[in-house]
Amino acid sequence: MSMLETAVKAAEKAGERIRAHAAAAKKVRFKSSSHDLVTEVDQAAEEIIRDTILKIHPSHAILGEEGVEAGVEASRAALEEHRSFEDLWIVDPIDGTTNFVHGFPMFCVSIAYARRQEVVAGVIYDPLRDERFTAEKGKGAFLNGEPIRVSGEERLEESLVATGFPAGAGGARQRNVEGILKLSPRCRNVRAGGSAALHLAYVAAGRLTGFWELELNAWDLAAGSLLVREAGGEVTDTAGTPYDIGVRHILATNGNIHPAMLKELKEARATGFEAQ
Ligand code: 2AM
Ligand code: CA
Ligand code: CA
Ligand code: CA
Repeated sequence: MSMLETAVKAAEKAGERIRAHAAAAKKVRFKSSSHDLVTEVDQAAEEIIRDTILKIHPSHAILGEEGVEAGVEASRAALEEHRSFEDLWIVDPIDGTTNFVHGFPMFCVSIAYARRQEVVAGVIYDPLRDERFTAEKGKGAFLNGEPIRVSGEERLEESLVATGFPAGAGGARQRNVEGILKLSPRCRNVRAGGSAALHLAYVAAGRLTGFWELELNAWDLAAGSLLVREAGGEVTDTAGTPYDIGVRHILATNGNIHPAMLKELKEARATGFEAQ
């Protein structure tokens, strides 16, 4: 079984559990704040994913969101601790937990496999729509088995871009408003659906032209970054440095609008956008 097949198997199993609980009332706990939620379904889904992967690859390491304490420092430390593993799985059992809790139908499972810190296989699975976005390094990106490509827009004026407002205590939510103030007059429009991973999958599938967001973690970005690249797009941090599993401020686009987005974000930075 390939790494991608393992990832898909784990994502679909977790997705089944998530779908089964989607309509029910959820028991919610606060992590770092009332903006930062977790449910029993997040934890159960992560356990399903861990069990599935470790049954097939008992010696591999897993970096999963719900196995890490809340907060930026703990997330950074956990990533550094895991960098030395040759075979590392980076797992977000539910990306879009706030949406899941409120019944807003935009959340997914994200699973990436990294070999020596390089993401080489990834799946993003949307259990409500039964959409399975997959990619392997050098082999392209797919939606339910059909090849996908980023969109062809050339200019910001014709681009639909997305962003998000992380819950982190560092004020990233407020800081990103500067980015929106800068970009929204230049783009066709801006969306904020609340699932970074699904937004990346949508860039890969050509449903969005680009996506940026601050203060994200490895598990939000690993699978989606590979999807976008394999679909012909570009992924860097918001200052233009190429993607690495430690990137927290992300910019992913169809490639065409990447320079223009970087220019706008650079100007936003002058106003305090993107500290940390
Ligand atoms: P989650 O649902 O897995 O927590 C929405 O803007 C994005 O931010 C989602 O991908 C969400 O992932 C993520 N997110 C939520 N809380 C966060 C936090 N405290 N710090 C960083 N990212 C967070
Ligand atoms: Ca979370
Ligand atoms: Ca997430
Ligand atoms: Ca999550």
